[in-house]
Amino acid sequence: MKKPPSGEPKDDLTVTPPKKWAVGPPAVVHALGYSLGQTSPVRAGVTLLTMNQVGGIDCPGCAWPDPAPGHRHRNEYCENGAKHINDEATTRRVTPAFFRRYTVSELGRRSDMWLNQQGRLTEPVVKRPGRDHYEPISWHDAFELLAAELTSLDSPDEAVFYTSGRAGNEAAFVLQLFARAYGTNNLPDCSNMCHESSGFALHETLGTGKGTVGLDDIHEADLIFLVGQNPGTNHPRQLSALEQAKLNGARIIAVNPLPEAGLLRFRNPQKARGVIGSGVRIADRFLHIRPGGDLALFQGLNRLLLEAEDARPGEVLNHDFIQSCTSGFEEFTEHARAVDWQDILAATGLAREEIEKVRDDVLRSERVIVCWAMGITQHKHAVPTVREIVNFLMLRGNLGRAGAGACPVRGHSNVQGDRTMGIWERMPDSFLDALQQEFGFEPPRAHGLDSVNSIKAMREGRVKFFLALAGNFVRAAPDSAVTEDAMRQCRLTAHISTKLNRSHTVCGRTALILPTLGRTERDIQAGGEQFVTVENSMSEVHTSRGRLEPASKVLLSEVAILCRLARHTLGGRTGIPWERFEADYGAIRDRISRIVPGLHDFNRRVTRPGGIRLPNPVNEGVFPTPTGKARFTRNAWEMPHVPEGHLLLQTLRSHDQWNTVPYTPDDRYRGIHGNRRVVLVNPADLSLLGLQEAQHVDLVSVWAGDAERRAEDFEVVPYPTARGSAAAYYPETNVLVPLESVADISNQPTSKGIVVRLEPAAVRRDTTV
Ligand SMILES: Nc1nc2c(c(=O)[nH]1)N[C@H]1C(S)=C(S)[C@@H](COP(=O)(O)OP(=O)(O)OC[C@H]3O[C@@H](n4cnc5c(=O)[nH]c(N)nc54)[C@H](O)[C@@H]3O)O[C@H]1N2
Ligand SMILES: Nc1nc2c(c(=O)[nH]1)N[C@H]1C(S)=C(S)[C@@H](COP(=O)(O)OP(=O)(O)OC[C@H]3O[C@@H](n4cnc5c(=O)[nH]c(N)nc54)[C@H](O)[C@@H]3O)O[C@H]1N2
Ligand code: SF4
Ligand SMILES: [Mo]
Repeated sequence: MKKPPSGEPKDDLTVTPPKKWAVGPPAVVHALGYSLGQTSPVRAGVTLLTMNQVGGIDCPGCAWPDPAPGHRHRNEYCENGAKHINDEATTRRVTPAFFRRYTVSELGRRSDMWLNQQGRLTEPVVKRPGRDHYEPISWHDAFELLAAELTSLDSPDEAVFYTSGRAGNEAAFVLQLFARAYGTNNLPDCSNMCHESSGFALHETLGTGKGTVGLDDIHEADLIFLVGQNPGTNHPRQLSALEQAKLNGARIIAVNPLPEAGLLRFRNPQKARGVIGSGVRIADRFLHIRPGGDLALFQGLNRLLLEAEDARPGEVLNHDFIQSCTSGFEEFTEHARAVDWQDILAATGLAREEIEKVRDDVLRSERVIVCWAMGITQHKHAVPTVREIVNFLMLRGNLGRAGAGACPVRGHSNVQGDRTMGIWERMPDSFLDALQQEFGFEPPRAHGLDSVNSIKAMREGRVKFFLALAGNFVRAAPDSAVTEDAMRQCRLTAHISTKLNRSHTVCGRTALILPTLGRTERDIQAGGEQFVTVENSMSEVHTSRGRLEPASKVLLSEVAILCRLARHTLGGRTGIPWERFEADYGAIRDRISRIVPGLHDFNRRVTRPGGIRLPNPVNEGVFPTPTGKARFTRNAWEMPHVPEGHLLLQTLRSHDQWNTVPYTPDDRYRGIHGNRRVVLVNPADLSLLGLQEAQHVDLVSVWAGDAERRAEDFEVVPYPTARGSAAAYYPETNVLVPLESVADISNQPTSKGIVVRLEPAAVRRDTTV
């Protein structure tokens, strides 16, 4: 194997048995170890002690909510939250000398991990046409360059503006306002690749795209489903809420092709029993489902509930709810009674008795919650799957009351807020009307491009300008090679970023890096010190106030960058007070309060401890669908066809990464150490395929009519994943996800359902790419 360049990790795999419990004392040790490797003890102390406290810094990690004020611990964060925040608070710096030293091509050959480890970006830089280096540029010249490109496009629809869910509400609002005043709805976001399927299904059935439960509901539920979610890694403090629910008597059913550590047992580091004892068992029942089998599971369950009602009329279903609040029940029952058990068992890989036991759990429970994440949304039939979950909840009226409801568990800390602020390529007319009334311009009405369609448009030359507010688009998007080619077709690509990533190395003719303040940093503007606001997965909107000295004096806030970009591009044309917005974010919130329902009197209410909980109409018995009723739906499924000798691959997160950014090559809970290029396969499938443990294979994805896509040189790890399936890490495997392979209706990439073949590795690869 070629020697990795200096500073790159070596591939050196060791495999230990997967963990049977999550968190506990080792997690605390790991968190501090990573934090102190990045930053000073004082900075780590500031970030950790103010994190998730009233008036402090909101964790930049996931969107799980904080307990109510007065019920928070002194250390109200998890191991991974500590890593995420100190990855931003790092004292390492990327300086102009760094860009003189490395060409863009050289940076493009470095790993995602290495790029992130170089530290915080400190100055705006530009890569000019024909050059292979980034060089310094003043802020003024950077805005002039961007404005010149934008004003020279033939149509505003030749520009796209991508947002990732770490951006705060104020920046998100300003970005969508600028894009629409400029003339386009091309506002793709990470949500297109994340919970888009949930949004479509919930809108269609309930008339609102958001989850209906709060933290108290989790505590009060007596049955909780965790479907397609790995909370121990991705939403660690969800485990504290689940522990509380269990102490209150709840049962938990986990549905997953992998027996994840956090689903099995939890040792709460904040409680003596977690530090000394063996912790709390999380899942009472574990359904080792085949990937993509969840729609079939809920259909089977729904059929069993209808049959239980036949046996005990009036005792099983909630007829009051069904009659007064829903439509489509008759058609739904007709369809549900006809589903075939053979199909259900084949799709789920479960035994009928296992599903019958779940029915019994359901019948014993008054208050049921279903939580789900990417294991559901990233499949071809994701939208019908979420609709079927809604059918399931409605049958027993598990909506709109305490301890019950639908809980799509959101990813990025403010991904939900960005949508509330109008970051969506298809905002409804009510929002656009409100913008028009408030600002006096006519926003474009035609739907814009989402993430997948933006890539297609760039590839075909229909989009020439790409600007990202946070994120790492080329690594997050599917079909890496196709996406990279598409980005390179652009006339200009620009990224508002805190840290270096691969997207900065895949440049349009001209490319800009616009470095920005992170959430941890003090944000001082002409109007004084500012805070931003964010919305968590349970619709609570609250403040986040940075405490640290900025990584460089040159940095501008996201809001400042966007307001200046708008001024340079639009001049005084719109009458929108960009300068005032930059000086005082309260002026932005005043406007938001007149546009977003539920955020009236935003400035005053948001600074109260705990902030504002946006009302969910479902919890007030209102279903804003066209008929005013919640809708039962009939859902057909088509399982992906997996030819003999092939496996269904899911691409997922390790314990030690933030989306496209691996922090270390380890995945402690799954027992993987030292190398991320591994593929987890069931031992029985390995022998069927004639493959050995530790063998090096290429993953080859097969897609109708297309040339094969190949991810080279992965080491085989026998692992108890469901039969017929395999798992490997994202983003290394995004190259395998065809751009055309999307969920029906939501257009979300199918990152959890890719048909692959494992071939003995043709070459052992350089470890850097
Ligand atoms: N530490 C850390 N935390 C994060 C992130 C991170 O990268 N690192 N990312 C954040 C973001 S943006 C998001 S969206 C969330 C993602 O949170 P998750 O959705 O938990 O993330 P994934 O790693 O994609 O894991 C998906 C889970 O679904 C299971 N699964 C896969 N296919 C199926 C299926 O067909 N059926 C069922 N029932 N299960 C299936 C997998 O085995 C895995 O346990 O996490 C957020 N939190
Ligand atoms: N194959 C596969 N692909 C997937 C997924 C999968 O499960 N499998 N998951 C999908 C999902 S759920 C998501 S959400 C997307 C994630 O896609 P993105 O949200 O685009 O990616 P991130 O990795 O979260 O972006 C990290 C970068 O954001 C920048 N950043 C961090 N903090 C800040 C900040 O405060 N301000 C600014 N301006 N920049 C900041 C840094 O430069 C950092 O390098 O990926 C999707 N892609
Ligand atoms: S659970 Fe999520 S929000 Fe809470 S500290 Fe951990 S990463 Fe941050
Ligand atoms: Mo996400």
